[in-house]
Amino acid sequence: MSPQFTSPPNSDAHSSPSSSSSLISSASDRRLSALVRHLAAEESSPMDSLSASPTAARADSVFAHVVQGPEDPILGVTVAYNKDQSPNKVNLGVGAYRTEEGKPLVLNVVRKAEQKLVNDMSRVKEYLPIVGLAEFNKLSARLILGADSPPVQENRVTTVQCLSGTGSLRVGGEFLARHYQERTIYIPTPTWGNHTKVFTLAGLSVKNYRYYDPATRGLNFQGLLEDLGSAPAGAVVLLHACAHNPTGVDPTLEQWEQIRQLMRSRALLPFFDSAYQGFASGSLDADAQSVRRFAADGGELLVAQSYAKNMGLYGERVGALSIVLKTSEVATKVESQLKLVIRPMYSNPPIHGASIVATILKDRDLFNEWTIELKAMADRIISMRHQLFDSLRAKGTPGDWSHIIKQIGMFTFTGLNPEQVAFMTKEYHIYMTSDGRISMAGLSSRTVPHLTEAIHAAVTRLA
Ligand code: PGU
Repeated sequence: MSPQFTSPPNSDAHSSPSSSSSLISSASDRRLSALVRHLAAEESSPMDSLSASPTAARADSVFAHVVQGPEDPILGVTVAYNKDQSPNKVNLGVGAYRTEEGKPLVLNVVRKAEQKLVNDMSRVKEYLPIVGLAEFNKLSARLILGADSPPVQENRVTTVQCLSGTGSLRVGGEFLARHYQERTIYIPTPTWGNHTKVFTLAGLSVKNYRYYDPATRGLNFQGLLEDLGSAPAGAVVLLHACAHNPTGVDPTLEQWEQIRQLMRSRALLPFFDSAYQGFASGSLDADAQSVRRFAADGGELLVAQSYAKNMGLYGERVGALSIVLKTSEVATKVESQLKLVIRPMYSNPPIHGASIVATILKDRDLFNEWTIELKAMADRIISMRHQLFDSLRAKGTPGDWSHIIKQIGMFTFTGLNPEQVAFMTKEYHIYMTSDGRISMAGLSSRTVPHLTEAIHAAVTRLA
């Protein structure tokens, strides 16, 4: 286990309750800018800095020294895809659902909820409170923790509406950096690329724990237990609630139970990232089992929820951070501090997306309709797994591709290497992240044969 980022320059930027944003000293400010510069220049080539040297700058802009930043490893794939003129191009990069026709999907139930909102003339566009829409928060906590879960029943959960999953992770990270004694967070190897940046800039020190075993294309459970077993007591541990991104490999329920026991025995604090509830199995309840087990044992935890995927509300940026605490008194105080994190960051969250979600969650019929549409999305993804697997087998493509049907959620971690990925993009106009991850949701019966051809050629020519 090798730490990726140890003690980032700004790790003490929010070291104590008194160091609120307005009080950040100029010294920590400078450390923060150094870190931002480091992240901005990451992955940029030596050529970038040469062309940006002061002597090369012709314009007299005060920003002439600014170096070209790299594209985001995930969102940059869509940028490249949009530039490609080929009629055969396929975007399997970003985790965004597409229909069989390859089109983005607005759920019917979302259209209905929006219509209801538009028709309700009593609705206004006032600011929401800092913590967001109260009914959205209450319903979101119930959705992930379960309506009958002890913390919900005992009123010892605090929930704040945030800017989708990413914003929820960031607010949680900032809160921990200010108010939690152990400012190290362990994230799995590999993980969603943004985790490291979100938590580092929040002021936490990021380390890794073993998760994926490339040899078996499955979970490295022994490595995971060893790494969490040797993490310092009290450290925060980021866990993907379900449908692990990018690997599609989740622990079994028995393994979750072992993880829970180990973490509780060592006082490790769970921070769940739940970006795919309902997408892994098609069931909202089944996909929340990992979180609910931890919530039921009386211990504390954080969970970041996103409605981007399961309600198709990508651009509405609607999500929630819930913190489960031991008592309702602590929950009240924690909420007061979350407000102090949020207020200087974006003041209060947007109203529209949260209103859509609340409208659906509180109405039995709309809720049922949502679960049916959600299951249909999950089922289409699972059917794509089978189609791709069958197609590779029929073609006789060398290799064991059974992981395609064993993995779960939006992505397949194919095992293709960066060279093979580059080849597939250049020769077949198939866009995917360089780690070999493909978004199964971007695939359709029409594009499976083309992807099969591309994988076959990549594997046979570039072994
Ligand atoms: N956490 C995980 C594990 C994710 O996969 C994603 C999205 C998020 C959080 C953030 O989701 P938002 O609710 O939209 O903030 N990952 C997708 C989407 C593109 C991206 O990287 O933001 C992906 O393709 O990995």
